Amino acid sequence: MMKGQIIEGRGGLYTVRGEDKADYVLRAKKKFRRQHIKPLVGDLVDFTPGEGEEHGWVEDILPRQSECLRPPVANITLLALVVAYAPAPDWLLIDKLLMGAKMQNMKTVLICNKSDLGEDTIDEALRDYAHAQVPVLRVSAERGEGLEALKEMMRGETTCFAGQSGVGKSTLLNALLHLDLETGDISRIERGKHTTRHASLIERDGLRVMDTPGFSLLEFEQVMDPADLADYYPEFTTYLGQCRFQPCYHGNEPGCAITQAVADGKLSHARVERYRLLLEKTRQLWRERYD
Ligand SMILES: Nc1nc2c(ncn2[C@@H]2O[C@H](COP(=O)(O)OP(=O)(O)O)[C@@H](O)[C@H]2O)c(=O)[nH]1
Ligand SMILES: [Mg+2]
Ligand SMILES: [Zn+2]
Repeated sequence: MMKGQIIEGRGGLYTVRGEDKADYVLRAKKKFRRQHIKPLVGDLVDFTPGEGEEHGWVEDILPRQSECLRPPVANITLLALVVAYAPAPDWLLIDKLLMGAKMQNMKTVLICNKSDLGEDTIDEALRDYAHAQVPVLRVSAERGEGLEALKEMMRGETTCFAGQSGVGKSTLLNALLHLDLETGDISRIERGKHTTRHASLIERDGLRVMDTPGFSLLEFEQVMDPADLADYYPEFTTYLGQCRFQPCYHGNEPGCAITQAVADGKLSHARVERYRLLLEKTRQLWRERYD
């Protein structure tokens, strides 16, 4: 039996990179279907290689460190959230992704790309996330600026890039990994450029990246008790327990320490406003959870 990691999967066949750095084509044992477990790209597995032309078998899947449903991938350890000067950032989406990443115990980094076009995005990002324990990086994928700091953060991690379409994810991956992924500049799309159709794990120059097809949003299951939402906001920690009412949802309760901290300029007004939007959404999902 050998150990390896699934780097690609399609049509019931899994490509596994073994510890010996060779690739093996495998099928999953029937027991996984009985257990309703589907091997995912990123899964660490025990396997038996095939003999000759025969495919081998995935025998066991090791416990997953993280698991995403859409796209279905496992064991991402660093979620790199990309925003750009243009298109205008969807910060609510960023907050949702940050929360999802935290639920999955992933590390996060916020990449402000297209810094060659202007500083607005980086200013907003620092204002809203400096206290939220999210590292913020200023990057220009096109000019190759800020990439060293990013590479440094990616060492030892399995990174997935997420963010709206057009922010420069593919351009970033091309610059980091010397790939030839298709980018959004139609005039420059050449025949033969690589379009991602399936999730795959790419390992190059000591960097490991989960490349996922045409997706911009990672989806996590997010039905949760609204009382727990504040736990995903590290910058709230010092104020919890100081609200007049317990429990306090930090919505519009009187005497809320979060509201006070915003008034005192200690918390970002914009981020707390978005927290309240998510609070409403979370309450709604929580009420409907047995429907
Ligand atoms: N000015 C500028 N444009 C960029 C930068 N990075 C990417 N772009 C452009 O933004 C557009 C979308 O990039 P793409 O990588 O396809 O975005 P994706 O949809 O997130 O994969 C393309 O036209 C890129 O050339 C950058 O750092 N500066
Ligand atoms: Mg792309
Ligand atoms: Zn409160």
